[in-house]
Formats: sequence, C-alpha cells, structure tokens
Amino acid sequence: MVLVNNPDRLHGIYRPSSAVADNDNYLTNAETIMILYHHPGACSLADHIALLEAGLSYKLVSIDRNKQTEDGRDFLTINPRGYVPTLELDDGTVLTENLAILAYIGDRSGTLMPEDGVTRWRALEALSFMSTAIHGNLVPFFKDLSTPEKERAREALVRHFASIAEQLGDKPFLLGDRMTIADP
Ligand SMILES: N[C@@H](CCC(=O)N[C@@H](CS)C(=O)NCC(=O)O)C(=O)O
Repeated sequence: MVLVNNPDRLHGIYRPSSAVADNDNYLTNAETIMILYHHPGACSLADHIALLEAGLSYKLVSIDRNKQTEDGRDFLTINPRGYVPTLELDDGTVLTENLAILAYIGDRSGTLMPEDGVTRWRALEALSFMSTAIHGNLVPFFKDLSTPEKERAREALVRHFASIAEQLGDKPFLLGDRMTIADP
C-alpha cells in the first residue's frame, strides 16, 4: 500500500492549509498516479506543497546525491538532466523544470492558477523570478562556492526577498486574497 498526498516529508517546514490537512489516503490497487521525484529541502519542496494544496493524488520518490531513486533506479534514465523537481504524469509523461511543473499543477488544480487577466501573467512572472533570480542565487550556498561568490549572492537575495515582501504587502497571499501557484 502506498500513502499518497503525503505531507510527512515536508519535515515540518510547511503546514498544509486546513483544507488539505486531513486529505491523506492510501492506494490499495494498481491505480496510476503522478510521481514527484524530489530531494528533501530542495526546490522540489514547492511542487510538493503545490500538489498537496491542489488536492491531487501523487506519490513521492526521493533522489540521492548519486542520482539514485529511493527504489534503486538510475534517475538519469527518468530525467537525463538529473534535476529535481521532476514530475511523472499519470500517463507516464515526464515533465521537468520547476516553472513548467508548478504551472501544470496550477492548471490541473482548477484553483491555483488564475484563469485570466493580469493575475495569470503575474503568477508566471513570480514563478520565473523565483526559479531564476532567487534559485540561481541560492546555488553558491548549496554548492559551497567561494566566500566572494556567496557574498554577492547574499546581497542579491536580500534585494530579491525585499521585492517579494514589498509585493506581498499586507495581503495574505502574493497575488491577493487566495493562494495561487505563486505562493509555494
Ligand atoms: N532548471 C531547473 C533547476 C532545478 C535545480 O537546480 N534543482 C536542484 C535542486 S534545488 C538539483 O536538482 N540539483 C542537482 C544537481 O545540480 O545536480 C528547474 O528550474 O527546475
């Protein structure tokens, strides 16, 4: 039996909203579901949160630093680029790149991706900013690069987080009153 919609591996970093907190269930047959390939604490955390909040059924498979899946497969045969997040859809299609995966989950959720108007483009704007400017400047810390590189990245991150804080203002979510795909 496989536990799906599993918030356990959030490691206490994120508390799902009350709407999804009691949504765990078990697969008891060969039903096909999406698989999120992830690494604890990596950027795939955003996709895990989005899947939970979307209420979609999924299973988690973790990847270690040697690109092995927790069930002993070579991850490079699934995503030759070797990056998490990687999402295997229910029909076996493999989707990569955080921006695309979050936008996909947002569309499938029916609620997390604003449907039209400027809010939709703001959501994509936020995803792009986070997966380029923010994520790129976290790399020197993950990879333990030189002190000057870390210092430059730290300065950029302070500016970037300040701009997100300014955009958030006193709204409950980045784009307004309800959670969108820009929040995880
Ligand atoms: N362009 C990719 C980058 C994802 C990425 O860098 N993921 C990191 C974890 S946060 C990773 O898998 N690193 C493994 C590696 O560098 O080999 C995306 O936006 O999804």
